[in-house]
Amino acid sequence: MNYIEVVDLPPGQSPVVAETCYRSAEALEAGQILFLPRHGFPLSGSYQPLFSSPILHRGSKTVSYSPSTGKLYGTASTRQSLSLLEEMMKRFAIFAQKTVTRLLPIYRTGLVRARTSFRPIEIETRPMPWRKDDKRLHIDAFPSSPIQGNRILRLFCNINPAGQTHLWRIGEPFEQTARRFLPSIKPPFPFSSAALMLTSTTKSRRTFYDHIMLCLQDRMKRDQRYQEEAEQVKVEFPAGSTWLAFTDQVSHAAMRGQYQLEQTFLLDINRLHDQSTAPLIVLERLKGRKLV
Ligand SMILES: O=C(O)CCC(=O)C(=O)O
Ligand SMILES: [Fe+2]
Repeated sequence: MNYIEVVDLPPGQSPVVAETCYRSAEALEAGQILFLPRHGFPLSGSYQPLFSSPILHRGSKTVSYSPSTGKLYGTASTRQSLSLLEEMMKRFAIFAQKTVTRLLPIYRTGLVRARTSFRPIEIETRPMPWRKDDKRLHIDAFPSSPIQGNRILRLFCNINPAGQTHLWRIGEPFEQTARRFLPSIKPPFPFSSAALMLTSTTKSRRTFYDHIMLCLQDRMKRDQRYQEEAEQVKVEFPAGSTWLAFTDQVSHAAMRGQYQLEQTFLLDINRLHDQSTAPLIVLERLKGRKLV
């Protein structure tokens, strides 16, 4: 299995040739990571205070930003560093959107921008309970935001000012992991999706698909043998680089690194070139029934 597809995105805003766009979508949908070594998020020295002052609220691991409302969450910054932070998040959200629409024009009409995040803590030494620990191989699924079979596309930039790389483990293909854990995943309790909405635990209906994806994430993280024995590789993303993946499909674990920016997009499953590798379609095939 080829884990990484390298794309040498030309600098500036010049259009990307159709062949590269096609190859990029095909690689992502096949479960590969798109690695853009020369396409970094530009940051001038004036942002230096964001790498030395305390940025986070106690207890939060990221600063997040909503591009639709312009609101910031999880930060303890004030005055000058707050406005720098706001400016960086806003600029990064635009950078991420431009990169994706330039490289993946076929997704343009089905793409919804979700949260933007800044992760200023060193991952390796950050203590986390197992369920929240991204150092364990997992796929992404959001407990309070069901996605009902649509896709999670994420763009990451390593902006470490000291040049430190960002280290990931990447695990086996989605179907292999699904086959391993699916037999032990029970259906949700009857009426539980209605109860989750009534209590505002979820923002929309948690489908059987969302239930399976959350259970899968838990099973993967909890299983120490899987963590050690599943087929996997280590990949280092240099400072100044960008990478993208469908993180609902790619088994990943962030092992080391500090100062990263990330943009989440949700993508309508109908915009894919090839739906057969999407987690929804793989799981429906394995279960022999509709899941949304
Ligand atoms: O910090 C990273 O590189 C990725 C963390 C992660 O797996 C996630 O946010 O879902
Ligand atoms: Fe993740």
